[in-house]
Amino acid sequence: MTDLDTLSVNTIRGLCTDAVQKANAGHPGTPMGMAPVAHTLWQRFLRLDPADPVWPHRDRFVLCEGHASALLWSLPHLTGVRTVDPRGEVLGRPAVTLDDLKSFRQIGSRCPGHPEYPWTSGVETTTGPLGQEVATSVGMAVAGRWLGAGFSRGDFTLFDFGGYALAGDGCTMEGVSAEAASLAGRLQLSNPCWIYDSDRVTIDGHTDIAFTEDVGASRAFHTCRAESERPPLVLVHSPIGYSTVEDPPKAHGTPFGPEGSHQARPRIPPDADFHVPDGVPDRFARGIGARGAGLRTAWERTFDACRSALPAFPADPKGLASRDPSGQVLDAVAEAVPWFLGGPADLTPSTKTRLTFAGARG
Ligand SMILES: Cc1ncc(C[n+]2csc(CCOP(=O)(O)OP(=O)(O)O)c2C)c(N)n1
Repeated sequence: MTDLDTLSVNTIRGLCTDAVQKANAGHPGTPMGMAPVAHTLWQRFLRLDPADPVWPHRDRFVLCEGHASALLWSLPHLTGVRTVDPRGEVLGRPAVTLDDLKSFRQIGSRCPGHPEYPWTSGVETTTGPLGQEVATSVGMAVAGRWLGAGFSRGDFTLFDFGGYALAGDGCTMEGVSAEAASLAGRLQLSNPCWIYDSDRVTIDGHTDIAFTEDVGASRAFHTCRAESERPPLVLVHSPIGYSTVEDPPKAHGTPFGPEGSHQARPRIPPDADFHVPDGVPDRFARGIGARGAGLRTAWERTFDACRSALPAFPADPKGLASRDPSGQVLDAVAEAVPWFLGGPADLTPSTKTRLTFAGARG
């Protein structure tokens, strides 16, 4: 991890603790402890293009422990995730501005206490009840597998996206998480990668743990990506509150106070709240920004190639009764769209709605 990476991790910590401190409410402990892991995941692994956060083939990042939302708000801000309007159009403006972060947990804020979909782009699901989002992330993985099975053809792999679910002790204690994990195992899903943030309540002093966590997290995420038939679990023993507070359990849901906040964000000047040091946004742009854009444009090329391989229907010089091309089109569409149904009550031969491609079920 370079100095700039460490500074980026501490910038995440700073934005989180400052947001909680300004709101005088919120949960600073987990964002402090998990900042290095979240940084490694977003910068190096998460398949996401901040310039197009609704690109269908993106990895889904699910913050199951939604109370730690300050962590989620800082990441779209620093990585420059764009706003998406209700129709799914990507707009030029950022999804989370510094002013949005400053209004954390206030009425009408883009940064509510719990992430809300689709209120702020960059959020994949609304999170509140612990455990529920572990199940949601398994559902997303099922959807990814199903899309892949339905739409990937021969040389064209259109969907094999994954997901990362950041879940804490509370999520893991809920029965629904065990049921969802059991289903994921039964279906041999290779994602979501479940990152289990297991609190370690010891005081380590103010050492810079970013480096070791980065190496460990990178290794773990490489292992996850190589897995093909089992849902991976990454166990992170994170010191809640980044070991900055004298009473670690209090770090779960109590602002650190002005002094504690300064300690929680080493290398960020004490008198500079909500400070984003020079070079940090650019570091993210060269990391997840460039990586995500490259992956998305490569996928769009595959998508276009796939589209151009679809059957073409040149006009018949003699003309055709419209039910004939209709039948051909229904057949072509049904072959590509697994849930497509056709057919009238008792006039199938006359309306040409019987699906006849190999594999059609009538
Ligand atoms: C089903 C459910 N029960 C209770 C809560 C209230 N609640 C929010 S956070 C939390 C504790 C979570 O502890 P942990 O997972 O260790 O999170 P951390 O302290 O590491 O942030 C509780 C009980 C909730 N959100 N959902």
